[in-house]
Amino acid sequence: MFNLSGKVALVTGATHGLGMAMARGLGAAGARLVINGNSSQEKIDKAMAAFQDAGFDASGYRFDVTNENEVKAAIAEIESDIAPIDILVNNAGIIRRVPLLEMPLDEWELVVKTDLTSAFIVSKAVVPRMMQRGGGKVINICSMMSELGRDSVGAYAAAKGGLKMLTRNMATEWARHNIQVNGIGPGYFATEQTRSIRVDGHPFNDFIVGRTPAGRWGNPEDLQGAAVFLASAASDFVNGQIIYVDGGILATIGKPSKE
Ligand code: GCO
Repeated sequence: MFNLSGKVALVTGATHGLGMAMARGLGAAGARLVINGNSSQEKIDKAMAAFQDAGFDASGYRFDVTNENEVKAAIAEIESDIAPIDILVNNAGIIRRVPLLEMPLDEWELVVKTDLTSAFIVSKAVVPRMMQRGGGKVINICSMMSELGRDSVGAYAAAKGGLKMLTRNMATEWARHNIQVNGIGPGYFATEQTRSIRVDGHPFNDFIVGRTPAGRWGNPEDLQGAAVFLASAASDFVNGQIIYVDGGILATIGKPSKE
């Protein structure tokens, strides 16, 4: 039931980081990969080489997930070039660490449209086609910031909290069409996005390691199991759920720093 052979998976923001790791997991389960990126063709080509070196059947498409016209054209191209999309992973996202009162409106709007609105835009282009074919899977990559706030990530947390509720509403409207919509909420992971706050000795690094029951940062590969589960027949009766892959951080208020 975890076999994805014969399925086509589109993962947005998959040229690096958590998106790339989840795509690798889906590929290892048999899915044919369609990788999206928007930074540069060079970055997409580099990612494609890595996927192909790993033996995955992967294709790369550069489009801006916040631009509805680009998304519509890209989805039509993908489904014409490759095949219908069975699994959509809305992973593309950015973060800006700025206290709310210092955050310019345009920066707020960039974070919200990239981390939240993009899932609406890409799903609107993909899901009607899934409905015509009798079903599909949508996985929205939320965050533990869908549940908790923290200084300086207000726009990100608002977007990721909204993505949690969008996931539940998508599930509500589309489950009757055999489309299961769920989310994955990563805790703190060792990626480029967190490099600056993860260096040994950085107060935040020590805080997170102490605050996480597993006592470590997540490795991107730690997300692959949840991604395969939500992309596969194993989750055919799972709707509107967010699976937190967080080392237990959301399960606890933590412990005193000095025991
Ligand atoms: C931060 C981190 C977090 C993580 C992740 C947690 O600045 O607090 O970047 O936002 O990236 O989203 O789930």
